[in-house]
Amino acid sequence: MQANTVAIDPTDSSIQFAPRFNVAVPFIDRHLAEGRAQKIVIRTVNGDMTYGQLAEQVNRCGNVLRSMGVGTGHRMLMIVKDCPEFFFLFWGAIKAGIVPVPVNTLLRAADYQYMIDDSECTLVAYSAEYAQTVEPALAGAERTPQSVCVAGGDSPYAALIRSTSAELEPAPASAEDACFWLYSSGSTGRPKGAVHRQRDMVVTCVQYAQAVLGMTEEDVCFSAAKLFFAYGLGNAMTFPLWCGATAVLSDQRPSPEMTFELIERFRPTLYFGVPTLYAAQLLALEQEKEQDPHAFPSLRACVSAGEALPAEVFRRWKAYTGLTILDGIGSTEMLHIFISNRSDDYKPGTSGRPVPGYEAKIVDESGQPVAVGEMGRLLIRGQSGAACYWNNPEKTAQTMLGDWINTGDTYVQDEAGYFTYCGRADDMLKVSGQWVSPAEVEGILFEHPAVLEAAIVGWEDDNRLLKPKAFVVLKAGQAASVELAQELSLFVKERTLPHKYPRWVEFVSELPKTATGKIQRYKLRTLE
Ligand code: 3UK
Repeated sequence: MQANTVAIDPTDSSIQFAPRFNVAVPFIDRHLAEGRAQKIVIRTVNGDMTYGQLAEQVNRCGNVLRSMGVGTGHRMLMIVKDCPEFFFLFWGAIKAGIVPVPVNTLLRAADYQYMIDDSECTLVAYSAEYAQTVEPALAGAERTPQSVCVAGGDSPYAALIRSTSAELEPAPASAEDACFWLYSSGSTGRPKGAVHRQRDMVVTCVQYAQAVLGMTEEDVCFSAAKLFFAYGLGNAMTFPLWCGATAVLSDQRPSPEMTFELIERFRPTLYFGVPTLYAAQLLALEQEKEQDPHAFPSLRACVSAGEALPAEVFRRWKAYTGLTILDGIGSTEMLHIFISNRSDDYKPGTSGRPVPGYEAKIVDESGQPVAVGEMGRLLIRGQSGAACYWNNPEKTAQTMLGDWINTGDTYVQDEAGYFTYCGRADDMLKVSGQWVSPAEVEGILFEHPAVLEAAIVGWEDDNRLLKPKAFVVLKAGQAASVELAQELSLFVKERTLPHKYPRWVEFVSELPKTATGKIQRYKLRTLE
């Protein structure tokens, strides 16, 4: 096989990699050979960029990183907003044999200090916007790495980029080599660096973007989830790059207004959101206009991930826009979505069926597969799973079980093969000896017209027995009252098994969430 190429085995659809494989070549340089130099790869409110320009900037960036003394296998922490520079740094590093580690841009100095120390990075690259948070982290680190502010215009970095060579030979690598890391925030504990290989991005592009979404070079991708999140990294960077398609980038905070504006302006064909944002978008749509089956004429599909998409949101979105939201579950460890609904095969309220190429099994406490219809722990096997967590053998041993990865989620599979999310294993509660899935009860509460968001946690009653308690955020204009609390309890009681209804309902103005928007139920449990 020619170096840096990929072949799909026609017999079993498995992906074969050339023995010498630097993944920057098929993602970036291949497009020049395939005649896309003039094609637009990135669109932003500040202008467009072509595949030809991208390939040149990637080379310049790789050369600058090397000239700064960042060696093969060294880590570069990236605290970079969604902009073309993110692509240059990420791929320039990989092409030069350096390991990029893009991290959440919304963290505090203490978090960055932890990641600098934990990753033992040689370089921190950051957008000017984050200087005030990044500088104290650098100063406080055990061993201060080099740093570079990658603001555009007249910055010293921009001058370096201009004066360096636009040619760069790909560093020798193989498909199994470490390529990039992503810190997994999880809902508890210290972030862990998931080490991804050269092959992993290719696998998600072939098996999910192409096979499930049917992506082609005609597509234009817009992701409300940012690039630092594995979900956004695929949606708005690796998928469009792999397919020779186009990405829309924005550094603005996602809101209903921001997404509607960008969809109108750039006419994406694929939109990637998260459930909380779909709910907020629906509120805005429902307040503003009549149902419009052509509300977003450019879109052919919408995708949701990050948390379970309530069936109610699916139905209302379909009613208002005529569009199907394809819910799928992914994780930082698997890099992208491994169980998903599809345009021609979906079941609202479920995560769908395994993406071809991935295997899913639901097991009990002793690791034995459970019967259909029984809840258990979801394990996944696939070619894009992280090799390990950096420097953390204990967490690696808990999560990477041979070639299976423990998602930490509780799931149930039905007769037809659809997988339904029940909650994080740590969030499940036993009431009267029977399991309660927070996700199920929250989904019911969500159908009540006054409810914007809800979280269910276990709460001790007077007998010190665990019962469900609901924390509820009401929609604007809805007043909290004892009567409404009772009404909500009853609303659940009438719609599911009696042990599951919330015995208490507390109204709150917001729910505690991780930086990627997942509800931190453990924080609610320890409120009081
Ligand atoms: C939860 C879901 C129900 C689940 C991600 C798409 O979310 C992503 O990665 P993270 O590492 O979190 C993983 C955990 O999030 N989850 C994600 N999607 C769903 N639960 N339904 C869903 N559709 O607990 C999972 O273990 O932040 C999502 C692509 C790439 C990703 N990294």
